[in-house]
Amino acid sequence: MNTTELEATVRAMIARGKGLLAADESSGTIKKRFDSIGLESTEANRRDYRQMLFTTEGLEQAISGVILYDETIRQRTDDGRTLVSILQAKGIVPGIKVDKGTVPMAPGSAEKVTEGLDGLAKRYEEYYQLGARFAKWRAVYSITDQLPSWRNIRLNAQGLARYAAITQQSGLVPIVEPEVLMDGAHTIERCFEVTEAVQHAVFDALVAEGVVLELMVLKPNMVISGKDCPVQASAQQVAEATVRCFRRTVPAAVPGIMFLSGGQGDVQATENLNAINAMGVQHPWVFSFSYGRALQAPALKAWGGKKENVAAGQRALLKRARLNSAACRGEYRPEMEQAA
Ligand code: 5MM
Repeated sequence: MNTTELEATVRAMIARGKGLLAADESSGTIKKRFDSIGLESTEANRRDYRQMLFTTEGLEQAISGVILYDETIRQRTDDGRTLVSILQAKGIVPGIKVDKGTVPMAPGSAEKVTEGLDGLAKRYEEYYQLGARFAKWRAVYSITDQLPSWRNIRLNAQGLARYAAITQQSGLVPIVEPEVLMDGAHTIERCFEVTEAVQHAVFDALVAEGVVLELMVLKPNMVISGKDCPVQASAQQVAEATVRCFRRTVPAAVPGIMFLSGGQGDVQATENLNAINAMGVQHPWVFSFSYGRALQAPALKAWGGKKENVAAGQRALLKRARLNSAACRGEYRPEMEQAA
C-alpha cells in the first residue's frame, strides 16, 4: 500500500473549506434527472452536462474532488481533452464510483445489498491509469418500524469493508457510503437509532477487514427527520443529533466525514452542514460535503440542456459550491443566498 500517496489524496479531499461534487449518477439515475428537464439521456447529452459542470471557472475554490461514473471517466470534451484532464488541470482530484448498484437481499425482500466486488482489484488497474485516486461504494438502508434488519446491516457492512480494503490495497482512497434513506415518516430519533446501529456495524467490519481508518473518508447521511415526518427537526437539532451520533460511533482516526445530501433541499443541506460546523465544539474530523443533488439540482435546472444556458448552469453550480464552502467553516448566512 502506498501510504504516502493515499495520505496526500485524503488531505487534498478534505482540504479546508472544500468538498466533493458527486457526479457519479448511474445511467438510470441520470435519466431520471434529465427527465425532469425534458432532456433525452444520450451519451452526448450526458457528456455535455458533465462538461458544463467540470469546466466551471473557479470550481476548484470550493470543490476538492469529483466522483465520476464509469462512462464519464472515459469521455472527452468537444476539443478532445478528457473530462478527467479538465479536473486535474484545476487541481481537483478525480474519483470513481465502483459499486454496481443494489439488488434485493433475497428474492422478494424489500431490503437491498450492494454488488460489485467481483474483479474489483482488476478494474482498479484501469481506473488508476485513467486518473482516479479515490473511489466510492454506497450501501442503502430503508427505515420502517421493523427495518433495517440486522442481517441487512451486517451484509452491507461486510460489503463496504471488503470494498474499502481492496481499494486501499489498489492505491486509491475509499469513500465508505452507508446511506440511511430519508424516505418515510420516521422521526429524527428513529433515524438516530438506525444510523448509530449502521455506523457501529460498518466500523466493526472495517476494523475486522484491516482497513486503515486514517486513509479513508466516511460519506454518511445526516441524522434527520424522515421526509414525511409531520415534525421536521430544525438545523440546530439535526446538527446536535448528527454530531452526537458520530461521536458515539466514528473513531477519531477517520480524517473526514463528508455528508451526502440524500434528498434534502439544496439550501437545507447547506444550512444543516453550517449548523454542524458552527457548534463551536472541537471535533476530531473535518465535516464537509459530498453532495450530488444539493449541488447539481439548481445547475441542471438553469442549464436545461441548452448550449446558450451553459454559463447560467455554471453560475448556479458555483453559487452552491461556494455557499457549501462557507458552511464548511460555519460561516454561511441566509443573506448570502441573495448576495451570491
Ligand atoms: C450522484 O448520485 C450517486 C449515484 O447514485 P446511483 O448509483 O443511484 O445512480 C449517489 O451515490 C450519490 O453520490 C449519493 O447518494 C450522494 O448524492 P446526494 O444526491 O444524496 O447528495
